[in-house]
Amino acid sequence: MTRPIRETSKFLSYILRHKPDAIGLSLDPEGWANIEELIAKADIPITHDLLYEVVATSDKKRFAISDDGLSIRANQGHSIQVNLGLEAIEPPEVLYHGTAERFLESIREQGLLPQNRQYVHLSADKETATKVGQRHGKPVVLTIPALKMHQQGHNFFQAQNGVWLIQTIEAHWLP
Ligand code: HQG
Repeated sequence: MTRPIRETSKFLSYILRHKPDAIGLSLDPEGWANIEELIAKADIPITHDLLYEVVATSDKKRFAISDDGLSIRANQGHSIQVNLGLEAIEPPEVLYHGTAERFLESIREQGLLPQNRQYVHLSADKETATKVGQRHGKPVVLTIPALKMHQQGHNFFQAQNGVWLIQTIEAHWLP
């Protein structure tokens, strides 16, 4: 990944997930930003080509372009309240949450909380969860009995990029 792509990706994540007001941008209730406006207000140099390249090359498919091509939003990871329009669906038998060893005591006490984000993030495979956990320290992967939770009325969502989302996971569901 070249430097401008990585920097632009980080900038877009920050603006579209956490702080659109940092550049005076407004998102609509579904989290979409007008691409022209975003480019005009961005405080780093972004061209249309660069923006499309970031979207196309994002390893985690972090961003989506609207069908009319005019808007962009983050697929998941928001701390601001946005309505992604996701419907609860049946998850696989198990999903994985990657975290760091240093959080375990608190997690066992309080359950998994979304912390600064809108949802707790889960992965369908252990490898991804390990990488997610590594961002915070020595990784630990928790196996979540997703299908059983779903059968007991807990709502699971899947973002457009495949990441699984849930509001919270009470401690008694954890291994
Ligand atoms: C932990 C990245 C103490 C939780 C990734 C996690 C993901 C608790 C941390 C996406 C806790 C929050 C999200 C409790 C949860 N006590 N710690 N009760 N409950 N935690 O970054 O899941 O590359 O907000 O285990 O790949 O690490 O940015 O969430 O360790 O998909 O696209 O609190 O962000 O994607 O950390 O990562 P985060 P996450 P991008």
